[in-house]
Amino acid sequence: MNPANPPAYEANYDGLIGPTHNYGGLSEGNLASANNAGLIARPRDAALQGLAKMKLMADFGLVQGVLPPQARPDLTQLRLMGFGGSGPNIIKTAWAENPKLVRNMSSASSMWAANAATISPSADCADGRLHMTPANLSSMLHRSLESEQTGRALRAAFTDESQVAVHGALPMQSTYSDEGAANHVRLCADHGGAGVEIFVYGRDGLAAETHTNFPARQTIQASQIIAKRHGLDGTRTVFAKQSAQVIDAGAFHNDVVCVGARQCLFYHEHAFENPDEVLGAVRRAAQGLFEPQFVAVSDSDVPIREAIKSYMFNSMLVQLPGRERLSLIAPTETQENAYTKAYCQSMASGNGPIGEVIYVDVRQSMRNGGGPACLRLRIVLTEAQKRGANPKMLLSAGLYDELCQWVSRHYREELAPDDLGDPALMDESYKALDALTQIMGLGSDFYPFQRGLG
Ligand code: SUG
Repeated sequence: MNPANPPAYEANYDGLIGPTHNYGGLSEGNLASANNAGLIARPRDAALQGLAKMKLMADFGLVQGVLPPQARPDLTQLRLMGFGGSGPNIIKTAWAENPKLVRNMSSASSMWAANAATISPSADCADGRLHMTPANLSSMLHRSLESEQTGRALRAAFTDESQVAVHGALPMQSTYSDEGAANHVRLCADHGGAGVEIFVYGRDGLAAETHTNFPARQTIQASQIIAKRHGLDGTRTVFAKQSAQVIDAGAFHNDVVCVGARQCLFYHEHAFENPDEVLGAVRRAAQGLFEPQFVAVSDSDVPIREAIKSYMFNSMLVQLPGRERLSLIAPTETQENAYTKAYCQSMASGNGPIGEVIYVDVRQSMRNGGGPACLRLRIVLTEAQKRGANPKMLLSAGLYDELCQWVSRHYREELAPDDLGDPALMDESYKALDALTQIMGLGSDFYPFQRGLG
């Protein structure tokens, strides 16, 4: 560490997987979501897999936070759409009329915390505060429900406004379409020093035409506004266009084909529209701070189809305490794929910046297109910000045990697509979340249903 930089910690806040986890087939352009639509999900296993990953990271010595699941089904939205009466009545009548609508209102998609917000550490921001913008997620109906509750969760985790600014989401309009940290990479020498923030976008929200068959979920307008409102230094900020080719191959977010940490950018050669321009811009932005290390994976080593199928890039790239080099926390699917397994083996035995690959089982989330990296939101915290973080939202051994027991008590083992029309599922979920607010100290007015809404 450079002694001139204050110590800082890269915390991972994971989305706790909610009781309505299911395979709804809701995300166009996300191949796993489409291919697994209609499968019977296992919500209890899903949540325990997510918790096991959190525990592993905490045991490695990283700061591990927990973001609570959101209240689903979203009765507030269903009421806005004209359904009335009691909660069970709303579910019954909405399901009879439009099951697809109820599926959208019931998704547990807030588990993918990499889409919760874009985070700029205080060392990058003009006012010296940590800045967060919850993503509007306006591209997909089921995800567009998340931003308000996300803001509430982040404000519960970080209450001191003199240290942390939690902005509102961008307007819910296609020009400002924003998917959060999944399209944002920060490189740095030390977490506590200034870094380079790379914003990856898929389309120009003001252009008349789109160039992809699948939706390009991030606009350059959204990325630019976030950089401006966070007070980033323009000379340390890069805007990079994702290639249309990878979007159409199923990389609906940049983090399906790219991940970065410290000085290292690990990416597929087809990730960006103009890779040479992107690398040049990152080098210029890093001047005087650090020498970027680019690890490009060629299509001949790992064809883009295999990279997306195995989710090799949707890994967490972390600096574990006591390790010289970076560690890649990859999904077990990467180990089961011949191309990516061979690539990872040779990478770890080489002498590049990534020194080991650790596999984790998050299969239930993976079947919806959410790997280890999707499940976490990285938040770099200074010493003071870490001290100020809500301790009940940080994973301790005690909280881990309590959450495992809570999941085992409240979650169904199996959830079939048609179970979403069952009003009892709503009751069970709300009861579970009400109990969770006690465990995590969120208060009795955290969820809309606790405030008499919905
Ligand atoms: O937005 N899947 C999520 C997966 C998000 C992954 N996140 C990152 N790459 N950072 C999505 O497409 C599927 C839900 C369903 O089909 O039921 C879903 O929303």
